[in-house]
Amino acid sequence: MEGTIQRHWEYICNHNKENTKILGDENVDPICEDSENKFEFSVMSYNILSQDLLEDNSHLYKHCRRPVLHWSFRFPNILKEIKHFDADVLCLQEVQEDHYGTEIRPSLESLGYHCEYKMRTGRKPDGCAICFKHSKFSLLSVNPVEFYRRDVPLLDRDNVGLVLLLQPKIPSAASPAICVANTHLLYNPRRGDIKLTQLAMLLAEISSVAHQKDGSFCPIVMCGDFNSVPGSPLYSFIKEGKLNYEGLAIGKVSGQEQSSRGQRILSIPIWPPNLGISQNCVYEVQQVPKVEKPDGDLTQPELDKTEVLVTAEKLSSNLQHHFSLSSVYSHYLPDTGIPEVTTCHSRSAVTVDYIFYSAEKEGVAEQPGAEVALVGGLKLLARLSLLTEQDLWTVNGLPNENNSSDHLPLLAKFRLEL
Ligand code: KL2
Repeated sequence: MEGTIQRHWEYICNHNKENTKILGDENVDPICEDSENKFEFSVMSYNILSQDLLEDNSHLYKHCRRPVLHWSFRFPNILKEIKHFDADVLCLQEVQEDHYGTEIRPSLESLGYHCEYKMRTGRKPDGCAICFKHSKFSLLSVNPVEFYRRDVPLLDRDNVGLVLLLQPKIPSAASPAICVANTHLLYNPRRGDIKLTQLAMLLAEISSVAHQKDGSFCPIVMCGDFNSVPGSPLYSFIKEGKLNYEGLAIGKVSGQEQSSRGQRILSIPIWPPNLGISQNCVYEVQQVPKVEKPDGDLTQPELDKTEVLVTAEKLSSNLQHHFSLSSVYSHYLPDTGIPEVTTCHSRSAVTVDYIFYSAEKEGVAEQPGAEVALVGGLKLLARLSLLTEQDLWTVNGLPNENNSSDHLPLLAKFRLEL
């Protein structure tokens, strides 16, 4: 029998974004003031390891005792974990379609979740699911994203994303919607060009979905397995909102591998114009010629994507996006600087899974004495602590007797200030 790993809730008070304090694993948040109009919700991101991928990559799981690798052993553990943490939103990756239909979806529905699923393209048998509690949200829209494009030779991989717009159920107050995105980007460590383009496509869809009438964005939670490590160019792009990729080798984008043998440099631009996504990661609206309707009315055809008009862009090696995203986790233990890991098997132990969110920003008042404006966003209240590689090898790595994926679930609690 293997021991169990201990993870605890870290309660956070980030009055000052640069000075996030961990308050310890108490049950209440002692410093943050309680506010009257609030909506709190929890989010889990979990790559549950599809059985087909486990069997196709069995060399990664040689350290495991055979019985712990069977789906019939793994699924009850995974379900127990999901039930135990009881998150309001689940973003699951590597959800195998047959298991989804027969076991995963029915089980989650019986726990009070509404489930949406996007399978990978090209007859790949797994995909991403977003499930949310009926009691907390109603569904405003479902927006699947396919990263395969037959008209773009670069985009020949079958990864997908899924973006939901959810309406918080609050009895009294009006609330903005919340945009929840989930993805599993391409694994191939050498193909950072594809990974960055897949990310740009997901960001463009999020822009379109989260876009509000006044031009701002509703709060965003972006989860997934990005197959990129903290501090890598892809990760930095998400957090900083900009990336100059001039001279960057395609194998360096995700930081998964150190070597850069015979690697191409990213082309400028990375993806061709016919993808229809700008360097700012929004859908480009083609100037469509006006069409005359039978009644003689000259009108533009309806556009269902975000109507952001992008003027001719210079060819530059700069990518941008318009969100201000923070990571729930900080990826290193505060005292020792030892890296946290979200996945661990015989070939690697790294962080590749994330929960990003649009943090509440305190707008700095222009004039002295003016009110500090709260710009819509989420406040991180708590996260479930992660572990180091060493912690995981004390329980035989992943998957093991109790932890039935080669990833750990990530969990965060948020507050939406109303
Ligand atoms: O790293 V992952 O595991 O996010 O946990 O994402 C991919 C890999 C997943 C979907 O493609 O399958 C795993 N070596 C190691 N892992 C692989 C490989 C490989 N050659 N191919 C796929 N995966």
